[in-house]
Amino acid sequence: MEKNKAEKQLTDKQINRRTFISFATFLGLGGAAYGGWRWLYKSPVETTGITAGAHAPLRRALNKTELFFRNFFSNNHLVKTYPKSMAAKKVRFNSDIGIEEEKPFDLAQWKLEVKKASGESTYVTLDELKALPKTEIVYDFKCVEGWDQISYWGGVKFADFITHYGLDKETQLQYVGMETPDKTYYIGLDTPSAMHPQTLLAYEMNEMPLPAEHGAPLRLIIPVKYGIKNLKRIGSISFSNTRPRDYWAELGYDYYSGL
Ligand SMILES: Nc1nc2c(c(=O)[nH]1)N[C@H]1C(S)=C(S)[C@@H](COP(=O)(O)O)O[C@H]1N2
Ligand SMILES: [Mo]
Repeated sequence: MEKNKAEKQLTDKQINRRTFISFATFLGLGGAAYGGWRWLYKSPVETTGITAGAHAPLRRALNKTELFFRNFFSNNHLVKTYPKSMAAKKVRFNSDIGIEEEKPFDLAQWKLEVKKASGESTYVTLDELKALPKTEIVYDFKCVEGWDQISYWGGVKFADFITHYGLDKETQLQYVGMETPDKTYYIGLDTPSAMHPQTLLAYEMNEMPLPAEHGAPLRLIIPVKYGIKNLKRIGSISFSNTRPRDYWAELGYDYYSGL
């Protein structure tokens, strides 16, 4: 009897001890979770950029993912292409910021302004661009609003344009910026995406000169990005290590808008 009592006491003690350990662990974990949450909650909130509104530690995670995808997609991935026969005959027209016209745009007066790293500008005519090797692509153009369409474009590969005009120093910089002649629509690109082998300065659609509503005389076709980055009617191109202003990023869309 004495022995049994002693044993029972021991078991009770063990149980109490185990309960205490479990309870302490529970409190400890709960505290850590709460502490972590407080830490995140009190961390500074981003006020600018694509992660505006995110707490700094989350922003760091977002930036890491973004960097991973940028490097992965820009360098290794070729967008799927299609036979010409699959290209839409009636190409969808979406949006016309910077190309809506009160008086018809004077195509003859148009020149592409290339802002060099030196601060000087070079001006390139359409005939000069047409004299460079032509590249064509038929691919599925995607708009962030949810539609897509297989379309057929022709023009100068951006990377060929860079080589021809000796802009290698410029493409050491991180970003490429493009704006319409009236500067009301503008985009920023990470340079690797601009230099992607499928990125074109396009002057043709379905083997015809680019129609006004699709960006005559010259538009960007950048298949690794959503439609918003495919600027119609390019007026100027610039290069920088700071992000160029970007029309849709300013309204909260992803700056990279990659596919
Ligand atoms: N200048 C200019 N370029 C632009 C736009 C615009 O409003 N203005 N809209 C963009 C968007 S959101 C898309 S989906 C495509 C549409 O191109 P499309 O009209 O040739 O189909 O152009 C892009 N380039
Ligand atoms: Mo779009």
